[in-house]
Amino acid sequence: MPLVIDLRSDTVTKPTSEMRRAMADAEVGDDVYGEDPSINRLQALAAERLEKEAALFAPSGTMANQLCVKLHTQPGQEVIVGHLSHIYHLEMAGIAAISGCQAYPVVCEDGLLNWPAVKAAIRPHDDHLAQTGLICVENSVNLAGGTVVSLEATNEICAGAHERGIPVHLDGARIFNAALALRCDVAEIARPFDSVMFCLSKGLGAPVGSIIVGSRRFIERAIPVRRMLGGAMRQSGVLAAAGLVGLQKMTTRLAEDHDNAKLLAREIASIPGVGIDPEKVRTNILAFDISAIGLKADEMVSALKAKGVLANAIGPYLVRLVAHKDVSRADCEAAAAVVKQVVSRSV
Ligand code: TLP
Repeated sequence: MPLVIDLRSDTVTKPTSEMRRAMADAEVGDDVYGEDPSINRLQALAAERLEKEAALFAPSGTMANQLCVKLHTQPGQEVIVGHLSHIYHLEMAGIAAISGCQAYPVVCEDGLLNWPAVKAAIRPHDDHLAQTGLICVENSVNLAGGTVVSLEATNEICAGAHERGIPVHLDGARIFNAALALRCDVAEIARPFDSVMFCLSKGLGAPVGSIIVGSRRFIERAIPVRRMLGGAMRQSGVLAAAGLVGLQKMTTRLAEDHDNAKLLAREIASIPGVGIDPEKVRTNILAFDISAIGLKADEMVSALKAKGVLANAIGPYLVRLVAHKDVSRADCEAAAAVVKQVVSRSV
């Protein structure tokens, strides 16, 4: 089989052999009865790591995000989101369909929400206006190329929202990448948020699962809503076992992915006509613009695929690459060379 370098996403990572062994050996029980020891261990560890009262395992990041939106809001309210956020673009209008709310996308440079922009979007009390029920922040910001919101910005958004009685949810699918870029602990990022979702199945390499953390009361309320959404599982300890390895062993290696993303960004930035600022690449994701070279993103993706490099188009002229544990530095060097070849043949 020809060599394939899969840079479509960190979701493509396969469980490590340690994860597979842990899954085979996992102690399990019926989690609907709260009796799965592996799930209970994972939830306790996640709550401890993020310094929140309690945690809940969910089958996907999308379900975990949507569950939090539903718990924080009432139908007829508005939810402020970043204009490049996953919750707005890639969750099937779940805010409307599941929670009966409308999303208010706030346009922000590099996908980075900030308090002045959020404040301006909060509706004043008026009988004509849907009231702001929730603010959702994403960190890192996937579709912006893995950009990172500063602690000052997230703290300021949460403080301003809380002063007005509005809760704030964090889509921290890649919170460990954000913490590494910010050189802080994940708990510091999580501190002011009312709920945080993070994924085990991305850079941490677990096959399935996301975690919600929040107050004990919030998590107690989340359990029946998770069931309503179809996310109550039985012997899910086999999944938690892999998640535990992810949380305990895989967070410290993310720097390698960040270095590989930076390498890709530097190499790609050296190609005339390709738009990317390597200085802005701070995590494991990068996006480059090819509008100036007369090639569409899906054409570029097909041309790369023909040469064994898998990428994703995330806009008409925007291509995303994601570094992760299953691609090496040499893979990234080879992939950058393929991008160069494809561009040089099309100009
Ligand atoms: N992101 C996936 C795709 O859906 C695009 C990816 O390949 O990056 N929040 C953020 C910030 C995400 O990036 C994702 C997944 C989710 C939520 C949803 O997680 P899942 O896929 O587990 O539902």
